[in-house]
Amino acid sequence: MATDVSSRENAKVFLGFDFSTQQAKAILVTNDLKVIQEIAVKFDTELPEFKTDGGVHVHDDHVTVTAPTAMWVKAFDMLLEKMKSENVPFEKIAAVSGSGQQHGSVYWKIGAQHLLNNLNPESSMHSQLKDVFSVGDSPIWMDASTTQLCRDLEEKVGGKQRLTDITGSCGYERMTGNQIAKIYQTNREAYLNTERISLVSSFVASLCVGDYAPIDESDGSGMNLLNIHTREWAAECLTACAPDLADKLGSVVPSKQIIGSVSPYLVQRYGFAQDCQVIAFTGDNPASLAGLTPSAGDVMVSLGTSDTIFLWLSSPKPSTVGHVFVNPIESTDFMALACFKNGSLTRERIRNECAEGSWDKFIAALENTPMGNNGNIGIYFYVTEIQPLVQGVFRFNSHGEEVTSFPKEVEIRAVLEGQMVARRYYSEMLGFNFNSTNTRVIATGGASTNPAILQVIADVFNAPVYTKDVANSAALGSAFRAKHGWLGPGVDYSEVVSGLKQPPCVAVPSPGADKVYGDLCDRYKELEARIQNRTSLISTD
Ligand code: ADP
Ligand code: XUL
Repeated sequence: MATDVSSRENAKVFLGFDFSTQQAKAILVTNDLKVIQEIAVKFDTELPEFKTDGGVHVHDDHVTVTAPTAMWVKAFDMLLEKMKSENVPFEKIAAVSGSGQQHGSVYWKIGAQHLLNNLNPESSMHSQLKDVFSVGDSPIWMDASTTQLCRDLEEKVGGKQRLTDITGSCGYERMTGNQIAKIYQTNREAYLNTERISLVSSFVASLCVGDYAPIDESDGSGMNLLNIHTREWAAECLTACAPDLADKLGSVVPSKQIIGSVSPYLVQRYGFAQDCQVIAFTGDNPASLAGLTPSAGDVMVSLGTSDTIFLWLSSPKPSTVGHVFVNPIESTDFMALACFKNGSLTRERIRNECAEGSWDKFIAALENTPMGNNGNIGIYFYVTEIQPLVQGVFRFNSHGEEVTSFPKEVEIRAVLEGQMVARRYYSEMLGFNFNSTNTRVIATGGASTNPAILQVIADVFNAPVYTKDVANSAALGSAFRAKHGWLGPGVDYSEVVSGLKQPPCVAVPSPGADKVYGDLCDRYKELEARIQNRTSLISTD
């Protein structure tokens, strides 16, 4: 009998969706979290009728960026049809969760809920829901058209730092509150005709439950509207953006909450089990954090085209650089995110100029130069950096004097040390403590295959570095979260993912690194402030 129960349990599978900018994905995992199926729908090529480029429409003013909401509904239909034709065992799915590109918003017309509640399984969702949106083009994270509204919001709540202290971020153009304010101001009729506003994540969750799904606390933190400490809507931010917003947003729930069962539509049309649970959907970055299976206190460094750091924090210090979100795994904790534009492309440029375009020669140069680069520091912002908002290349010798060039090997170490010291500096600014003995760095992305780069990271962060493949981390994280939520309260995420292969440790700090980079960090701070304080920036590049 016991074997029967356990084999029935083992037969269960978990489904994770991810609706990102360019495509929608679904990943199915077994009870022990092995991937059994991956299905994707690419917006530009598989839904050409919506005429998107990279999944979006950039408007004539170049700053307004939207995506057709109906395209996402059709992509959801297509994903399910593809899953059906690939014989996905819908009846074995115990729970579903998902993620969406952060900040994007969906506007449901008055009366839409009734349609959503009463979908007819004989026809597609798209054919039934195509007219239920009061705003047909959803503003998304790439939109940069709301600068003045951001400044207005900051002013109305008592300044940039105050908005940051409440919501975890200062006013950002893409944050949903500012996008909603724009719709209220420029398209009043549509706003008044809206009964519910969803994020992309809670919108797809709504398609799963056949009803309005609540926004989760983690993705809700990307709106400039949620108080990340009380985890409730911040009334003063809501009022500052638009009237009656609390009603239109509905409730906010912990990210691992079960929000209902799949809709009768999904049961009848695809054969989902009636008791298949839906766990709150979240943002793609929070879901990626879950996909990297971190523990409390980890720092994740993604070294792709740009560099992004994700921090698991217990006591954040919300700063006007970066963002603090409620943690998607442990709702009493937080995650911080900061993105740096000068990442791999900057490293590549120095590789081309100083190492004949060879990563091997780049590695050799790093191995031939000492930690701390004999006091030479370089700051390379070929494109305007996000923090600090500065463009230019700046080199300083051990006396703090600005110089116009470095020998090639020094330049190679300088670019990497300058970048990683900056990553550490901003992590600390957001509340991360590198002195904790259990800090782990999880490195991902293209440059994480380079052992010499990983060694510099271990030394600068004074922590062991582990590497992890991130392909599909948001959809995978969603499938893992589905299982976590399904197991109910009291089960630690680490228990859920404990059976997965642990990432390998690829670098440990060298003796003495702590002191060298502690000092370098202090000097970096001073030099960066010096650069920022200049009235006119003179690039030495
Ligand atoms: P994205 O997901 O942003 O497209 P990837 O994570 O695929 O980016 O990373 C691409 C970057 O990885 C390239 O720009 C390249 O500079 C960098 N990269 C690839 N191999 C190496 C290497 N051996 N050493 C350092 N950087 C590398
Ligand atoms: C994060 C952000 C993007 C989107 C799209 O703040 O704007 O990463 O989530 O993926």
